[in-house]
Amino acid sequence: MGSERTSRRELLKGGAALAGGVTLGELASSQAQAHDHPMTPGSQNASPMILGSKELVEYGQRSRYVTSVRIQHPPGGRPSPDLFGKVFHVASPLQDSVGVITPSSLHYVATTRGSYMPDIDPKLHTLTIHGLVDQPLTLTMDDLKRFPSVTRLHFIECAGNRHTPRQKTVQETHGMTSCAEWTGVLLSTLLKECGLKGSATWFVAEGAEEVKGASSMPIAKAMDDCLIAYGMNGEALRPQQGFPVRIIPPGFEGIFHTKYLRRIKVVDRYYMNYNDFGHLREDPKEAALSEQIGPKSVITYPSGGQQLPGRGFYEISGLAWSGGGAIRTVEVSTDGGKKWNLAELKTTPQRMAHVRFGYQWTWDGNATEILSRATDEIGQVQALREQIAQWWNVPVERNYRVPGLDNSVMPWKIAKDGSVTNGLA
Ligand SMILES: Nc1nc2c(c(=O)[nH]1)N[C@H]1C(S)=C(S)[C@@H](COP(=O)(O)O)O[C@H]1N2
Ligand SMILES: [Mo]
Repeated sequence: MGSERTSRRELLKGGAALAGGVTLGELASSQAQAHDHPMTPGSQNASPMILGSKELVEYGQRSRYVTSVRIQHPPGGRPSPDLFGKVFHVASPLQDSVGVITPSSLHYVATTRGSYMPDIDPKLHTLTIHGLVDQPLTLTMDDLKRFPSVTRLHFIECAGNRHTPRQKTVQETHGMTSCAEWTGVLLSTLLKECGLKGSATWFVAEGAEEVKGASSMPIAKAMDDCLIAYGMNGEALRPQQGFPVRIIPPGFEGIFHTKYLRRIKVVDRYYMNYNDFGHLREDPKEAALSEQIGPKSVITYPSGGQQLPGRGFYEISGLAWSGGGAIRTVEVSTDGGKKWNLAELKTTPQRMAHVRFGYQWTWDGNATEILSRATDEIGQVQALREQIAQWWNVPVERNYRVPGLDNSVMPWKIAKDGSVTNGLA
């Protein structure tokens, strides 16, 4: 045990040397403390045994010391009458996230206002594909699972994921996005089975609730990469994520990811639906053009509400994603945007999936501002709020609302005492 600990210490020292030969400060001293109190059986720090409760044996639970949870979004938002309970929007705790996969229990949730969460028996559920097809299909869940499957990592992001000066944590500013591994059948596979008529240019995906959660999408998207998903992170979809089946149109605004999918109608024009009037644009010309999420990134550590224990070495960590494809690069600035440095991508960037980035930084203890900016594989660069204001010819006031989807660069302020706060405030 002793030698293991020493080597880990040396490893940390090595990392700090790479980052400019500085001492680790707080990090090193906490390691030394750990060394003084080894976790040997019988010592004060030895943990009591966890008994095999039904919950731990049958369907695993996390440690009771891990307490990160989802929260209502926005805090104090309007209550909903649905089965799930009180809120339409629930944000994921990005400040505690590691890697790129959001655990299903912590995936953000968005429910259309006035909607409810249906409790669907998968044996009774069917998916119908009809409209401008040669042969309409009605599939049971068992039928669907007989088609060749694909498994892909994709993020979803709600259009309501926008950062304002009043929000305090990254969960509040950016928690309405998550990334999961989805398993299902490509919509193109099913449409080939039906045979598309020449006039087919759009399709409408409809959910099972009263408000039908319907959206129109181009048939080109259907034939490209839309996934009819029944699996999530290695198991069945969760009810809040659309059990037993939903559509994943990768990179499109969250509202297009219809849950409880029961019908796909192939049509020859953009169909205006409840979603267009409730959430999207009411002008069909604009609505038909506002689907794709722009390149976006956010630093999750250090982020609002967190506290740096002191000057020294840190790895700045965050997430980046784009509806335009895979992320190509992420840059981090630690001086309020004067100098931008290339960050390290911690996972292989995949199309329309979160990628984790890291940047090794030695904080000198002075007040500063840290920011991140993403560039995707088609060359789109995440814009600063100032740039977006210029395009729209609006003044950059503190409360300025970025028009459309807000993928602007997010600043975090770090004070001399190490406290981290919203840089827009
Ligand atoms: N049937 C149905 N599909 C739906 C919704 C809904 O309320 N009903 N909400 C949409 C919205 S606004 C978003 S952002 C995403 C959120 O997916 P999630 O709740 O799995 O995170 O689902 C979309 N699909
Ligand atoms: Mo949404």
